[in-house]
Amino acid sequence: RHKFWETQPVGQFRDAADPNLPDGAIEPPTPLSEVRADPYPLPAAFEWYTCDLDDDALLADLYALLAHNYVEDDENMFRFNYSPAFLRWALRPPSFFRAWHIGVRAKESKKLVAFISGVPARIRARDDVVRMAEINFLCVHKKLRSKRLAPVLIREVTRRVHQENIWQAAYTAGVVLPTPITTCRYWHRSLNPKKLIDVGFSRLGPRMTMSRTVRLYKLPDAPLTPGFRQMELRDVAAVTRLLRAYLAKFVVAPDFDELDVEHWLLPQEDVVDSYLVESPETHEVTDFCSFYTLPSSVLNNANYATLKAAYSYYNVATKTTLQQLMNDALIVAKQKNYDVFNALDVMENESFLKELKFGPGDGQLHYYLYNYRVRNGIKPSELGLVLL
Ligand code: MYA
Ligand code: JJ1
Repeated sequence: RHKFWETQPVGQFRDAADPNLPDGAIEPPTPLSEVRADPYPLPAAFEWYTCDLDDDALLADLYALLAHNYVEDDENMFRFNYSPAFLRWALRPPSFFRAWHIGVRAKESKKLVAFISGVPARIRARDDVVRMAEINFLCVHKKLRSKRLAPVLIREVTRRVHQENIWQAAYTAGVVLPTPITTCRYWHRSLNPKKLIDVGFSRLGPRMTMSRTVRLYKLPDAPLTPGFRQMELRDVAAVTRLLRAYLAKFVVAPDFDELDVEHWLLPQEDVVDSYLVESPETHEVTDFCSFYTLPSSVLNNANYATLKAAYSYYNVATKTTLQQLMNDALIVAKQKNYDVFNALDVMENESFLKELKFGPGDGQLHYYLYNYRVRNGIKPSELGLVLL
């Protein structure tokens, strides 16, 4: 069934029911001297190309490859349109490895035709903090599909991760592979319902008119919680404390330090937005919420080319309720002209999705670990990890 995945150290479907297999690494590390020294062979017309994201021309090529060939919904109406600034942010966290930004080019034209990336992360599974690679942006040009290039890209990134003495990875996909640790659903909150309906992202509900729908999704003009403001550099320590305490509740979650928080959560326009509640009396930071910006191209629509979407990222509520905090996140996203606010049913998100008028989407997101078994898997609410 899975000619490639059957050969890899991942939970195999046939082991799923075996309660005797322990949690942790599926296979032990090999000595670094035994890690293959040279790149895997590619078909003769292609060459490996380690990408330099400082190079604006390369970044433009990567942006274009993904904008034209990356993930689409099941009816091919929308395609993720990660911005160049977002890609730079996503691929250059603290201690990133340039060798993990892996392109494939046509030898003759030098055109970028495929890509895969990894970034380093510490991820905790139960009480085990593991150095991992987060693998993302696997993409093969539409004209080169179904030629078994993806397994070559995956083997090559695995080799380069092993060279750094890292033996585990985390990744998500819309497709089912052996074997998800959990399967999450996307939920969507309309901010600009008229446009969403015009582009076919959502539909007018039964017995609903456009004006009733617009009224249903109306939001206040400004956040409601006193002390709600944008996160700044001076907040990094307080946000790190809040987030570390919160993420400790989940079975699988990142182990963020202050450097990680500064990179992943300090606001960057049209890339990542973070807000917090600073108590007007004590000036204590008590609550925090964040979202990242990932537009989608609207395919084949005469009136609109892109949908501006916000994706819920990490949120922590200690004084305000999570529902009130996320309502303020919706309000600022609406102020900033986003069309839709998306969230997965991870962490405690179930506690606000229905109340804040999110509806279930038609897409699922499967989470995977490479060379790490989590017995019986976990529930989405036990997952504290959001990948981009
Ligand atoms: S998920 C986003 C993936 N990208 C897209 O969906 C963009 C649009 N699609 C494409 O570009 C292509 O269809 C891709 C496949 C490139 C996806 N993850 O070359 P093929 C298996 C893993 O003939 P193509 C993301 O970025 C498939 O089951 N495997 O197929 C995270 C089959 O294997 P098997 C996948 O369609 C990526 C084989 O590939 C995926 O031309 C995490 C067919 O290859 C997928 N999304 O190309 C990667 N899709 O026969 C794993 C298909 O066994 C990382 N396949 O069923 C693992 C950890 C590595 C590091 C380890 C360190 C220690
Ligand atoms: O965006 C998604 N679905 C939308 C659009 C559906 C268009 C037809 N297929 C959707 N809309 C309904 C919204 C509605 C708003 C009012 C309330 C009720 C709901 O459902 C889906 C997610 O649901 N997105 C995708 O399918 C994109 C791919 C998802 C897999 C991602 C793989 C990630 C790669 C790893 O990095």
